[in-house]
Amino acid sequence: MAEIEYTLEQKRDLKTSIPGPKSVELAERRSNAVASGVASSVPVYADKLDGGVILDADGNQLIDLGSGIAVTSVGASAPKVVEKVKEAVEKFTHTCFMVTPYEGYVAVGEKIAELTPGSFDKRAALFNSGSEAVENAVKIARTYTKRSAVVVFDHAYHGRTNLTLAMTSKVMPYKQGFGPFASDVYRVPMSYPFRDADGMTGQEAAERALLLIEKQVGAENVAAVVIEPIQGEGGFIVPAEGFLPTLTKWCQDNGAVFVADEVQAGIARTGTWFSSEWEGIEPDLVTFAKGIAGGMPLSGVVGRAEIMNSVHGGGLGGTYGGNPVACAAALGAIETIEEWGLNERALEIEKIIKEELGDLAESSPIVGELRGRGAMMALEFVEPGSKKPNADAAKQIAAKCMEQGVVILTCGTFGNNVRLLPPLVIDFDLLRDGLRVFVKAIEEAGA
Ligand code: PLZ
Repeated sequence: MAEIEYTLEQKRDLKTSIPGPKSVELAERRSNAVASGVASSVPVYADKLDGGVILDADGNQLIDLGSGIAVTSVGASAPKVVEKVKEAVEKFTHTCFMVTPYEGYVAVGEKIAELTPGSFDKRAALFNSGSEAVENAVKIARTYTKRSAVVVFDHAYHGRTNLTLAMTSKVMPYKQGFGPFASDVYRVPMSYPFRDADGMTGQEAAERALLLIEKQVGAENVAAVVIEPIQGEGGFIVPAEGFLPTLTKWCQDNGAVFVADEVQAGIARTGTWFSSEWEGIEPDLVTFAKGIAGGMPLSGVVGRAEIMNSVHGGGLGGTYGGNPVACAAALGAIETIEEWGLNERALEIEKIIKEELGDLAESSPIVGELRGRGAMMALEFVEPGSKKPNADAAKQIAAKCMEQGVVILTCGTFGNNVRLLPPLVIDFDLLRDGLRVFVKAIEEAGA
């Protein structure tokens, strides 16, 4: 495994209580400047990030087990990304690709076509956020199929714009009060092995969803089936084996576009370039964002050329889509993933997580399940002796970790999961230190 270069010492080091005085002062300023609808789960203010360390405004070094929600997989100041961003920004910050095109956009398009599953002819279009990528995937699928219905799943998260809010499942905090939402979006059951009937296979779970699609939507009306191959915000739900292939086959047979939303699980997060690879599926379209550009805002849709090219010239775009600095960052991030073997590191991280968390799912009365793939693992917390979601435990444990300098995020429709999303470049000893703090917090909460 490649030696990773760090600029901050990879260790946890608390100099003040959390939050420290400077962070408290910034929080006060913030309350008078920033709208309260924008919330932060961590109470400290960042000063510098490197590898698996967050250096805060008070000089505390915290362990990052969240990567800014699965974004900084290569780190938040990866040398290759910094170098390429500097180079790009000195040449030009913007032209608007719809006005004056440039090589970086084309190069990202070439590279992403290579990295996504399927050896068919592909085309890509670049945008700024994950939500925007998902919206555009729907626009493209509708144009291609000349149909309008969009099928999504329970626990799905696809974004915060109006159409993607219609596709996102959870009301609080995402949708509350923001409707009415875009129409012609239909939700069907996900395969959720921990909560489905014991022994339900992926194929059975898919058939349950497909029957509802056929009866409640009509196969001939479906433009797109959009799914996260491993659900992120919804609770790191890995569908039962066979679920995804059954859905892709149905799409093929019924002329619908299969869209894999790989915004969270893609780009080496699960130990493969895209999480679709775990089941050998070849989505018609893939949406990507987050990990693609080392923290710079860049997203996109890539997929079958005949689908992507079905949109009339000028039908896709946006002022900033595929910004040149963000494209340079993406090329740097992709090179970093290749050179530092970050797919292999994601698998090593999974091994370490399993080692450190051990048999908690059996031994702790509040742990229901450990699940996920690669550096995308979560624990689902339950009330002792049942599968009733225990959101309080998840919240309390995350807060305990925070006090000890470990930044850890919760997730899930029921808010009862704690997810582990470390940067793939995290130092392994540092990761173990963070996980031990986590385990201790769980033991205390479960005692
Ligand atoms: N699709 C699968 O995970 C973003 C959002 C957190 P944007 N997930 C984190 C929050 O509270 O806003 C996400 C995702 C999947 C789409 C998106 C949307 O990506 O870049 O946040 O728009």
